[in-house]
Amino acid sequence: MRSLLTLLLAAFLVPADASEPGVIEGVIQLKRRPSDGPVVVYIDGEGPSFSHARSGSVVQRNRAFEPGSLIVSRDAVIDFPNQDNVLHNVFSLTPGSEFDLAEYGAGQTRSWVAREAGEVEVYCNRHEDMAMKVLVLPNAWHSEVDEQGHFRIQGVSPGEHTLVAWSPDHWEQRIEVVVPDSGAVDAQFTLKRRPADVPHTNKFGMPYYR
Ligand SMILES: [Cu+2]
Repeated sequence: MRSLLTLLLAAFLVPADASEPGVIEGVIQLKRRPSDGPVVVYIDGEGPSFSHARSGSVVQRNRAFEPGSLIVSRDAVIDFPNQDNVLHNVFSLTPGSEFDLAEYGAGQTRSWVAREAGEVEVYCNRHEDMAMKVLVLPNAWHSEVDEQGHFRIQGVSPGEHTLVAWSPDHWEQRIEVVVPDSGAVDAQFTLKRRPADVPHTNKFGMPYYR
């Protein structure tokens, strides 16, 4: 009788989430959180597709891109409406994600489809100081980081994965994690600032005319 009671108690003491598929959670430490854009943790490589594409829009206004960073899913459409009264020419030379929307004027919108995962640097061929970043997520396993720096990714398949912490203002950090059959994995990041306004060329790979 006593052993049966012990067995019953043991069954009740098993944590409720022990059978929950892989969870990766933790905290990101960073100096000066980006004012203009989210911080995200994602799993690089293969993973489940987004049920709905995460697309976005980047406005050109007052000779600047708004927002200054954007997170989208792979194969998403990103619109670039021009709300200025001058011509802009949105482009990128990021390897694998090169595009050139050519010049277009007030009230016009052109679009780009993000086919490759990773960070894409976006510039304007007419205005050297216009710059923004797009992070293209490879799969749906991701978590935006809350105000306290917490993140939580659920439903990750067991096995080895590369976990990436990304911020528009910090160097990305990658760590390898092993997700067990059940239970949570703890992951911690400390992100360092990266320089802003890194020099870049125009769409021809040449210096801008000043
Ligand atoms: Cu421009």
